[in-house]
Amino acid sequence: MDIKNLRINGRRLQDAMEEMARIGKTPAGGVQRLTLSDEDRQARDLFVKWLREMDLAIMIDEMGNIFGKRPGKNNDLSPVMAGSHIDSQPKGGRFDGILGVMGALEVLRTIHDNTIETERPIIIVDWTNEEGSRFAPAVLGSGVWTGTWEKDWVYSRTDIHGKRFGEELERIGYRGRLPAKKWPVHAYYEYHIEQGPVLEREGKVIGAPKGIVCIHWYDVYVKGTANQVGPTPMEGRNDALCASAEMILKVNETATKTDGNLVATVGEIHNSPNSRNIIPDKVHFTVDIRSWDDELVIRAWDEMRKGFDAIAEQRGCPIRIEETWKVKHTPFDEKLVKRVLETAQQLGYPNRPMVSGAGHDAGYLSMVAPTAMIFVPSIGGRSHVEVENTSWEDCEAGANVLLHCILQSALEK
Ligand code: HGY
Ligand code: MN
Ligand code: MN
Repeated sequence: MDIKNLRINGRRLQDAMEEMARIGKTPAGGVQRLTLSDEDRQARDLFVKWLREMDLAIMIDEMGNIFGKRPGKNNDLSPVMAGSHIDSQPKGGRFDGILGVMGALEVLRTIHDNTIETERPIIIVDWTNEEGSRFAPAVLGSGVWTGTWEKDWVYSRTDIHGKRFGEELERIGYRGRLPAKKWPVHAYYEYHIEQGPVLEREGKVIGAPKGIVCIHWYDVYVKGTANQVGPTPMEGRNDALCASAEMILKVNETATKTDGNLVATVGEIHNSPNSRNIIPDKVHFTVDIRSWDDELVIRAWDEMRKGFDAIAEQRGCPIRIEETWKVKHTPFDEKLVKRVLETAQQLGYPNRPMVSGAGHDAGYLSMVAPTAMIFVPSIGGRSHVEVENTSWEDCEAGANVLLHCILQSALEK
């Protein structure tokens, strides 16, 4: 069969996605598969079972990253890799991350069914803890594998219940022995939903991000003075929650006045003692700042910090700030980005270049290997929500582009 006419099996991709969506299914139709949770383990077990069915060589490293390798004619050549993440947000969607893993699985199934022999080996991957919601920061599995983070530091990260990453990885049985250390990669492709409104608004099916924005994560701890709400006059209170409220509005104001060149969000907040008749004395909130312009992020954070210090001073609520994650904007490989667009064009899918406002494992991979991503539209531009949705037709289209990008790279000598 002429490889050009090869297409993935859309029904089989949909079946795999629907089976995965049953793991951690939430009542409102989303998923909760927090990193290293029992649901994450169940999904991993199913993924490994599917890899076994294709006789792939399976490797699990010290970060729990799962690799499935299909040999090529010449296994001395560096592999083509493709994958994404199985973990989800607390009330996440049925497509974020998992579409990239199932898409790559469907590509390998299609290549397997048609007994296509590629020059290079192909490796499919599930990266541990892309989301960073349970264990911050994000993209830790690919971050260790590409050399950004140290394994032991990651193992020491705790979730809000004090559970440690390394122990949870052991508990679910995915703490492999293979060092989480990069090897040479010929090309890495990550297939993912856009998680924004652009493709749908423009009627495009395929997006090819030129890279991922700069992302900064901070954790802010505000300290006040607790007291009984009744007898304590308003004058002279050190109310940590009121101070935090003003700081959170400062984040929002600073981002809003950049006219769309930067976004900033406070998504998580913990208030203590969180009792209606005690003035709060401890608040912890997170700050997420993103822009393609790294300098703008630095300037915006500087302005936020100055605002926080003034509020802390004025309200007598000292603050402590942790720099949790900083990653510069990461451009993808121009040749591979062009390949994604040309492949989409050849397959008849309307397409456009763009920027990814969401973080992905491809961000760290692009620091060590030629990397590109393939986006498909998010209905209503929604993601990280239970209503997250993408049409099966678009899922199939994206997987076809992934198939032909992988084949082009894997047939290169
Ligand atoms: O934060 C992000 O953009 C990704 O979902 N980790
Ligand atoms: Mn994702
Ligand atoms: Mn996500």
